[in-house]
Amino acid sequence: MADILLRIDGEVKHPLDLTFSDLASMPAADQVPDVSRFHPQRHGDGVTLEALLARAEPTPAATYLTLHATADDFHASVPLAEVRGEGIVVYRLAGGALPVKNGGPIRFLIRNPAACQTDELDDCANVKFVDRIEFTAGKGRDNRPHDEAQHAKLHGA
Ligand SMILES: Nc1nc2c(c(=O)[nH]1)N[C@H]1C(S)=C(S)[C@@H](COP(=O)(O)O)O[C@H]1N2
Ligand SMILES: [Mo]
Repeated sequence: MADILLRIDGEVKHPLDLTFSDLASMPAADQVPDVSRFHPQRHGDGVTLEALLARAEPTPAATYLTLHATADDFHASVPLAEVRGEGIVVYRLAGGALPVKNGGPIRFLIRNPAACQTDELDDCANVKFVDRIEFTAGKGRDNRPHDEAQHAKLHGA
């Protein structure tokens, strides 16, 4: 069986386990080709968060989207109402898997993020290596940097 790259669970009617081909076979209307069009330093193709939401069907209790990267234990939790029209799940580069150096195999992107630490929907919430998107009732796990020292440490690592 193909590798499951992304699990969508928590406050949803239909938890999803998604492979590369699940994402690649989503309809053209759900695809977001070439994210460098709006994030010049970032690359790859994605699908809209909205399309994944339509499949998973969050319950009325879901108010936050919590993005988990097990690989480096990084987590961000953002308000669902604000992120739902802004989120893109990037999964492909040049027809193949999104490389780790690009935040792959799955990278979350916000179309118009605020500068780091200025808003819940900030650049820091563009989580790389995402393996789980959890819908939560209230804010979930979040270990984004709180100050410049933490932020610099993260970027220097
Ligand atoms: N998994 C993971 N995702 C992460 C981070 C991290 O340390 N680990 N850093 C975040 C922060 S603080 C920022 S500002 C952006 C930087 O993204 P870039 O490397 O594409 O510029 O990624 C975010 N995503
Ligand atoms: Mo950041």
